[in-house]
Amino acid sequence: MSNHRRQVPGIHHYAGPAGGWGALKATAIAVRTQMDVFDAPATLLRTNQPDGFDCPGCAWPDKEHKSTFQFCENGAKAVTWEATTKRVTPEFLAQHTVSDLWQQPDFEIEGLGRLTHPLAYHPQSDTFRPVSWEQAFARIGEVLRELSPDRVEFYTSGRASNEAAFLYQLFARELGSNNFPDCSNLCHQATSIGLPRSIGIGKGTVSLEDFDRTELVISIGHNPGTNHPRMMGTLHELARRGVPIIVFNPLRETALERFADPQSVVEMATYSATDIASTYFQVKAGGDAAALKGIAKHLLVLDAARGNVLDHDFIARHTAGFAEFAADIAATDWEAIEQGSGLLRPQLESVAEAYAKSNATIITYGMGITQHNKGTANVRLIADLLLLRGNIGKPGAGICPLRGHSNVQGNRTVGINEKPSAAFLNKLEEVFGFTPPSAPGHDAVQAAQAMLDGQAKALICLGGNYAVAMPDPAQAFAALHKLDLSVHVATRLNRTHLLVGKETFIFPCLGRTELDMQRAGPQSITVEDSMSMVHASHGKLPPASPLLRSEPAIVAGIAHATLPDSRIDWLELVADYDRIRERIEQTLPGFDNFNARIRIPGGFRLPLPPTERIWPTATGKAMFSLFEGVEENSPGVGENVLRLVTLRSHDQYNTTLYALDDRYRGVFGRRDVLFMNEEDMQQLGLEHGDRVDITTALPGSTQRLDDITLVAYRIAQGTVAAYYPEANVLVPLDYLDKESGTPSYKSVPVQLTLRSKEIRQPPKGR
Ligand SMILES: Nc1nc2c(c(=O)[nH]1)N[C@H]1C(S)=C(S)[C@@H](COP(=O)(O)OP(=O)(O)OC[C@H]3O[C@@H](n4cnc5c(=O)[nH]c(N)nc54)[C@H](O)[C@@H]3O)O[C@H]1N2
Ligand SMILES: Nc1nc2c(c(=O)[nH]1)N[C@H]1C(S)=C(S)[C@@H](COP(=O)(O)OP(=O)(O)OC[C@H]3O[C@@H](n4cnc5c(=O)[nH]c(N)nc54)[C@H](O)[C@@H]3O)O[C@H]1N2
Ligand SMILES: [Mo]
Repeated sequence: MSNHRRQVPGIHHYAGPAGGWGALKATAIAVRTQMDVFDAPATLLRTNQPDGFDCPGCAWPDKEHKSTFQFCENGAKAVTWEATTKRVTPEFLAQHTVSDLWQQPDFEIEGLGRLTHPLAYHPQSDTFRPVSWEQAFARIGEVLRELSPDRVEFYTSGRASNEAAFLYQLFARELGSNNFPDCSNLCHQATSIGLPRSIGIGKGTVSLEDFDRTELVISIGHNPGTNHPRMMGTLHELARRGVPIIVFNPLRETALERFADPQSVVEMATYSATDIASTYFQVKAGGDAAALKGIAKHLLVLDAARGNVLDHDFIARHTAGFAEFAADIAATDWEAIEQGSGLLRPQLESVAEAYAKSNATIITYGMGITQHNKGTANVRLIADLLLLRGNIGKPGAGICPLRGHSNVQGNRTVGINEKPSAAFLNKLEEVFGFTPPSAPGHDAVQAAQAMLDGQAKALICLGGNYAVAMPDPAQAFAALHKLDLSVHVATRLNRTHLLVGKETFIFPCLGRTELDMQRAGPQSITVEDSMSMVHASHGKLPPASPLLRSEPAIVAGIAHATLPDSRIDWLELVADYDRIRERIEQTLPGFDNFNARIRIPGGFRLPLPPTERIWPTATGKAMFSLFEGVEENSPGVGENVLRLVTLRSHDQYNTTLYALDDRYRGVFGRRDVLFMNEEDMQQLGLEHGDRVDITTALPGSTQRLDDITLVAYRIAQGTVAAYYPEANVLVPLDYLDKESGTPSYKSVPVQLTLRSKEIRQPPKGR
């Protein structure tokens, strides 16, 4: 890299390790700007404690919920964001029209603070005004009863509790709809579709104990220093034990290279840091399939030469499809593998050697795998590689998808699924006495398409920021404006709420940290983490406003007002959440003694048959897959096409921006940047600090993002990266994985045009 780079405002080289003193400082700032300093330490100390609340930050488990405070910078930010002292009052909303608010950057809109009153949109004044809960519920009931149920969409964002999500799907199904667009459709749907085909269940198979016993971790396409910070403690321990961690990521992510654990006093005091990745491969965006096939290819060669590299006994007894898989791998040539992955044959051979040596291997993966045109096939390739050496259903080994929202996995478990199984529907009928609809409903992208077509007329959102999280805002935004009715259950205002339909309601709800008081007394909710552990969470803080209601109570309120002849006593169920959990237990396998078991600190684990080498697939065997060729994404059109990855900064939680910094990547106070390899810049006659316009290089697309500043970065050649959600304007709505419907946010073909060589000051607000 050149030493004579121009100075660009807000772009600095980050020299320290991830974690450490920088993390403590950043937390202090988040706390100071968002919440009453005196309350902060007590609140933070209750995060992930046996009698506290589950951290809304991520879905990584805690070690038996032990009583040491698990310090985590980004968890602290998520908590302080919710526990803020700022409020969006009716007085404020009376003075600011929706059109005015719309002009504000997302950062400012959410930064206004917590919602305090149920609100209804008034078209005459173009403002949101307070409304009574009962009036709002009654009106929603009237509108919903007039619509055919298949014209209503029920969106869920994965923060909702098991109790809220279960009631929500129950309401939708009693009404008669399977339309469950949810955040998981934008995230790990490729896992939910791919893994059941491979191993019979759409969840990860490892537990924290497996990390204690593993001999090798391969980490593909995720950024734990930012997005799963508590996982860093685990990786740190592994690195200390000398367990190799092999990383595949187009970007050099600081936390995966080096990490000083803020919990380790010695490292903090001495400014030393543990090297995390023992080997870091900067694979091209969309190049993992090629890389995985390369590793498998060399493994087959090693087995032919040495024997016993593959677990032949396991393959014979537990799997099907091996011969076809092996034939395809043998037929895939190294030239295609090197070209597709951007890596060299000896590099991939060395990974195969390390893998052949390890007696217990875990592969972890995130959005870098799922958000491609062949996301589902990618997930299955990871399973294939593990099956080759019997690395599923053995201590210290397994597959570890890193989930997104803190309860996204639980939401799916309790029935948020647009294609429910017949077994689940039969159970619902048996327990509740109504016949649920069996026709498949809409996922997140299909829901937007149905709104655009005018087929869907109402949208209810249990959390989230649907329109902003979706690809192609031009279409997603237009979709919401066409609705007769939109209803949002939320803690904070966001842009999706401002996309008003004929009638729009916003319902302010309790967050995880807040005391949930119902008729029977204070309530707990439950969540399921990435490792299928279900445990209780109890909020303790006084609610942000006396008018707030819990998510289960809001869902029950809408259901009660909409279904006068309901078979379900909604208000009775929410008086005591034990009643809801009893119904969950009656409906779903694995929840036996639900109420008793969540009272034990740490909770319990849901059944995972593959961990016992039982494969609930159609054949009863674990299934090898076939990935045709090595290309994960459809090709771009035109010259000098690059692959754009959209990703999260360190100071954001999905569409929520806590601040405008991305410390580990050296970006401060701005987000209008494109990370690019310096050699690519030279080849295109560009340099660090140049301003470019970006256009999507797919047939027929006119999508563009203008005036973005180039930042020289350690990123694979041919790959560029920009922030989500700003770069969503470049992702077409139908650019997705056909098997799972997951948008391909991680590999959009783009072209760059130089706009100006004059340095741009960071834009205000964003
Ligand atoms: N603080 C914080 N925590 C979060 C979130 C948040 O926004 N902020 N979001 C939550 C949610 S919903 C989710 S889904 C998770 C997301 O967690 P991640 O999966 O870590 O999400 P991304 O930031 O999208 O980062 C993806 C990583 O994959 C890499 N990558 C991109 N394309 C490719 C590729 O083709 N191959 C490979 N091998 N790597 C690639 C990127 O360089 C980046 O390091 O985190 C959850 N936790
Ligand atoms: N380009 C691009 N787009 C992406 C991605 C990407 O990597 N690149 N990632 C995708 C992924 S993985 C995901 S999961 C989606 C995320 O999509 P969503 O889950 O829809 O979005 P969030 O930003 O998490 O939602 C934030 C909002 O949730 C509300 N909220 C916060 N806490 C609570 C609560 O406790 N209860 C309720 N009811 N509401 C609450 C607040 O109002 C806040 O504004 O985005 C997807 N979009
Ligand atoms: Mo996600």
